[in-house]
Amino acid sequence: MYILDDGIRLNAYLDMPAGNPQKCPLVIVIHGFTGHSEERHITAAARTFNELGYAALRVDMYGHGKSEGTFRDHNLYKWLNNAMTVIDYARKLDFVTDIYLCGHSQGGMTVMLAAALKHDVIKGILPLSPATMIPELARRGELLGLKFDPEHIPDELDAWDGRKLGGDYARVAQTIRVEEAVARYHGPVLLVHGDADEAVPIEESIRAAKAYDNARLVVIPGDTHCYDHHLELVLGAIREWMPKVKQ
Ligand code: FER
Repeated sequence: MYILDDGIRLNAYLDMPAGNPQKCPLVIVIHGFTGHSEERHITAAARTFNELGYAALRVDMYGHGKSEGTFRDHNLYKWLNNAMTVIDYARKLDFVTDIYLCGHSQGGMTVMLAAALKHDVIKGILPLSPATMIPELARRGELLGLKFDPEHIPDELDAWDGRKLGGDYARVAQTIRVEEAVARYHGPVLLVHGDADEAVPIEESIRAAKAYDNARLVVIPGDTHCYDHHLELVLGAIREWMPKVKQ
């Protein structure tokens, strides 16, 4: 199925909990940079939400997975607008009671920003290994392990896998203030992060957990950015936390 955002088709999967309840809460699940909705950790999170009685709406963001738009032209404003559109789509679904946001890495930061904008309609958020250092790296000219002049951003950057990323990605990222977004969301937050994450330092989640009003951080010992060793501990953290959110 597709969700239309300003003429761009976003590929999405709606996974319903067993028994097809007439009403249930829904979790929007967003992948990371270069990722998509069929990655192992994304489908596993969605399945866990289903097992707990929540619907899951996995969405490929602009320029990723089977959505329209090119990887080169994606940026955080586009993803943030995608997220707001998906939230409004979810609000119009008859069966949906409450809406939660879960995102991995760049998708984790996206849900933090979207929760700030839609704080009154988002019941809780689950940023997994959120890539909240991207704006500061962009301001320093150090994205993607490259060095560039942050005042004269090149038209194109080389992403990890040889793909090209437009310089506007970095121009947009430089303007994002994560701490302002954190201050605008007062609902419950579950952060999960591996302490051997090679892409996003765990300090990002430690800082966010302290800055949010109402956050819990679960550290996964020895685990990587995509939970190669202990995905079951990530799912266990979700299983433990979700039912505790006040109805
Ligand atoms: C970077 C480090 C991490 C970066 C992006 C990420 C664009 C995002 C990772 C992810 O979403 O998995 O320097 O630059």
